[in-house]
Amino acid sequence: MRIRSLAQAAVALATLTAPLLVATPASAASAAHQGSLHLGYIQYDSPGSDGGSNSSLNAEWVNIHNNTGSAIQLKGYKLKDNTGYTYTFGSYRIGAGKTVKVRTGKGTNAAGVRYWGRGWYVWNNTSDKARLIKPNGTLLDSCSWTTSDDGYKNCH
Ligand SMILES: [Ca+2]
Repeated sequence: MRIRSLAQAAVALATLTAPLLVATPASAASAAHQGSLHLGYIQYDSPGSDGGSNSSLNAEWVNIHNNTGSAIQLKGYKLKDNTGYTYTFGSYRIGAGKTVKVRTGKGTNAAGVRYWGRGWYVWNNTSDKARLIKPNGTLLDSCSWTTSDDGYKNCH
């Protein structure tokens, strides 16, 4: 573009800086989760066709990240979808800076992974909303997706 006026120069500058400005909300969103227990990546659409095998169910999962400086006992914390299906944590201590993955199907709980134990998928592929709820019922975090997302969602 040939710059012929000051106004045009201003427009050109705005165009160049626009991508930087667009990046701001994303950083603000992650900053909001500093020092909190929150939803992380969610693989709501199990890869491949939804045939219902246990391995396919377990390829559907939600990560919860402890971004605080202390370990947190998750006993009584809940994960809930739009339909009302609810997973309630048993005793599990999530360390500072650690992630725990809640898989939909059946399996043996281990460090970093919990199994919901369901016989069918819980997270809708088209649109749904995950909620992380404290034992006293307080909504701690929520994250939703639509068909414009691509099978997984980074909830930060
Ligand atoms: Ca799904």
